[in-house]
Amino acid sequence: MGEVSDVCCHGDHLSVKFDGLQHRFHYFWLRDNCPKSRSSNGQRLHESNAIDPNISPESVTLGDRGITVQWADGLTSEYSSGFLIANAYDGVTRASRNFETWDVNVKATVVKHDYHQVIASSQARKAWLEDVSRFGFAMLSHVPTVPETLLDVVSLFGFVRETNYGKLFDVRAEKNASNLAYTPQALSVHTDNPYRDPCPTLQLLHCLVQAEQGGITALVDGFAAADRLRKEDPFGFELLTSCDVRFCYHSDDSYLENTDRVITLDSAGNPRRIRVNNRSMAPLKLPFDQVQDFYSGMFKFRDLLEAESAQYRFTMEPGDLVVFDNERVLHGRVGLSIGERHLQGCYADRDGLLSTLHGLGGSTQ
Ligand code: NM2
Ligand code: OGA
Ligand code: ZN
Repeated sequence: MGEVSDVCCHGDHLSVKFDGLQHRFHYFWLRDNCPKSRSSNGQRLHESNAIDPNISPESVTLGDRGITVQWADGLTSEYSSGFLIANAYDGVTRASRNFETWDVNVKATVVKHDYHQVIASSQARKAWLEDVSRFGFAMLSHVPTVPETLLDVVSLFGFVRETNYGKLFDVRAEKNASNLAYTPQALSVHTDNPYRDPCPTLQLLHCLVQAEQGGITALVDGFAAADRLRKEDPFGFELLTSCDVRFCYHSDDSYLENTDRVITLDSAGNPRRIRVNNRSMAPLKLPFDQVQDFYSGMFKFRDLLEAESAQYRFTMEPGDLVVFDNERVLHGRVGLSIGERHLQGCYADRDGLLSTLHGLGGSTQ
């Protein structure tokens, strides 16, 4: 890592040289981010607006351990080279995505992690969770086919997100099914629960009984499909990233509605979250002239998501469990399921998983 080699005071900022470049830091920013004014948990211990907006240093010295600033309000702050380099903001380009998207070829890379190893070894647990952070999904095998075991799996990295479906839900064909999920029919790829706010960011599916035939699981990287849509149908992409879509779920015990974009972008223009669920899309309410074009964009997106060349397809066997990012990776079921099939599913939160991964020394993209 570089070291600060020079420092110079200007009107409202300090100019600091490292890695051969001058980086400007506003005095106010420095005073407000004095490492001493934060607790060890990173929480700021003061109200920022209590600081004089025109604060400036009485003296600035460069030493072995970084920069020491004596402020006019009496505080002495120390900024290590590491702190300044990690938090430099002047001329720094907006973060671009630091993970790769995937298509059908991901199958050559996918590792089926072993449940017993993941329990026994923190290295194995880290490798498993790192897959979620990198690919948006991770596979486990040899999870006991005992109902509710997926709750134990969640407790390895975080907490269950309980909903009106309970702590967990059973996915199997039922008579008079109230949801396409509970029939033997195929399911187009989707994200779950877009009618919820906040929407669960992780989902787990655990196979207890495998169908005699069919019921194949499909996963697809929604970010990869969004990138392709941007290239192949810029107008459709524009609509899917800007039009409000309403999602709803109304039952005897729940009245859930939420509005979102199909594709939400971050400030650098990269896809940040995807909401696709044909079953729970409420009637579109868009300006008249946008409706047909929106449908065209949506169907183009759907084609990209459903393409065999985009999807990772596999048959879940008893004891297999997949955890996926419900805002990036869409899931579906290919073909009719013949014979009994039983999965259990539940929701959880991505932030808890990433926090656990960080604690294990893993990289959190
Ligand atoms: N189930 C399986 O998000 C959805 O409505 C998909 C979810 C009913 C919990 C189905
Ligand atoms: C669901 C679902 C997939 C499957 O229940 O939400 O998508 O393979 N199930 O049954
Ligand atoms: Zn689903």
